[in-house]
Amino acid sequence: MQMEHTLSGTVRHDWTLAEVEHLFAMPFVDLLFHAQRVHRQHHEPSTVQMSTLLSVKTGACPEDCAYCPQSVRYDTGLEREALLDVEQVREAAKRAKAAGATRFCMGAAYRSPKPKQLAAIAEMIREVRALGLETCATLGMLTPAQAAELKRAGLDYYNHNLDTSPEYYGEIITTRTYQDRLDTLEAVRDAGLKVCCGGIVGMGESVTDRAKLLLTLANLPAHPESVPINQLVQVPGTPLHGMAAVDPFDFVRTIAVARLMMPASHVRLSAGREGMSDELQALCFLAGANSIFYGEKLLTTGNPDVARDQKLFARLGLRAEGAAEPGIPVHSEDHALVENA
Ligand code: SAM
Ligand code: DTB
Ligand code: SF4
Repeated sequence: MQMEHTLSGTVRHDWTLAEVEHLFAMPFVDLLFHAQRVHRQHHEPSTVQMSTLLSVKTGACPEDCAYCPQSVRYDTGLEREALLDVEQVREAAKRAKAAGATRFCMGAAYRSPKPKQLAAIAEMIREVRALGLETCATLGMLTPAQAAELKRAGLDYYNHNLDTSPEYYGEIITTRTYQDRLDTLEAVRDAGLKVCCGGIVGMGESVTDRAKLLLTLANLPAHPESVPINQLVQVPGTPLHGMAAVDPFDFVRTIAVARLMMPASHVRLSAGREGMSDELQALCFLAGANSIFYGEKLLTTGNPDVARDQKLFARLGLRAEGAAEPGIPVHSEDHALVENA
C-alpha cells in the first residue's frame, strides 16, 4: 500500500477501508506525529475554534437514538421544555459572545421541524447573527426547501451527525435510516450551508465501524467543514448507559485519523470533555482537534465551565480562533453577563 498517499495531507475523496484501517493500526506516536504534521500544513497550530450550544427545544423527541437522553422512549428524568422564545435565545447568545465564543449552535430535539417551528428558529438565527456570531443549528431531518429557508435566514452551519458506520447504525437507531441522514446532508450542502457532521465513539462499535464512519465522511463530495468527534456521554436510563468505557488512546486515534483524512476541516473535540483530564485533552489537540464546545452545558449534559477552559488554554498556550492574544478573550464590558451565566 502507498502509505505516502494517506499521510500526504492532500484533500482526497477516494479513501479505501484498507487505508483507513492501516491508519488506525499505526503505532500511537507515529500516528500523532503525522496528524500533527498534516495539521500544520492546513491550520494555525494552537488555535481553537469555540462554539457554544443551546438547547432551544428539549426532550420528548420521537426518535429512539440509544445514546440520547432526549428520546421520549427512555426515562432519563429529563424535564421537557417547549421551544424557547427569541429573547431567551438572544440573552444566551450574548452571554456566549461575552465569554469568548464565536459560534452559537441551537439544537432542537426534533425528528424534523414543522413549518411554524422552522419559522420561529429562523427568527432566532437572525437575532443571533445580528450579535455578530456565526450561527449553527441542529434540528433533525430537513427537506431541500427547509434548508434553503434556513440559508435565507442567515444560517452559516447545519449540524447533522452520521454517528457511526452504516453497518452499526441499525444497532443504535431504528426510527430513521442512514440514507435519511445522507439525504439531509445533501439538502444542506445544496442550499449553500456549511456542513457540520461527525459521530460518537464509545457506543460499543468496533474500530472498523469508526473507520467506516470516517470513510463515509471523507468520501462525501465535499468534506464537512466541521467534524465533531463526540465521546459517548452515558446518561442513566438510555440503552447505552453502562457501556464499557472507551480506551482514551483509541479516542485520540479517532481524532488523529479524522485529521489525516479531512486535513482542511475543523475537527471538534466535542461531547465527553467534562470527564477528560487536561492531559487527555492536550493529546486530542496534538492529534489535530482544533475546535471545542465552550460553556458549562452541552444540550442537556455538562461541559467544562468557562474558568476551567480559561485555565486549560493558559496551561497549554492555546488561543481562541479570531482572538488577538493567546487565551480566551472574555469581553470585559459584558463581564457581568458571564458571571451571571
Ligand atoms: N435531534 C437532532 C438530531 O438528532 O440530529 C439534533 C440534536 S442531537 C442531540 C445532535 C447530536 O448530538 C446527535 O446526532 C449525537 O451525535 C449527539 N449526541 C446526543 N446525545 C449524545 C450523548 N449522550 N453523547 C454524545 N453525543 C450525543
Ligand atoms: C455534536 O456533535 N455534539 C453536540 C452537537 N453536535 C449538537 C451535542 C452533544 C450532546 C451531548 C448530550 C447532551 O448534552 O444532551
Ligand atoms: Fe432526538 Fe436528536 Fe436525541 Fe435522536 S439525537 S433522540 S433525533 S434529539
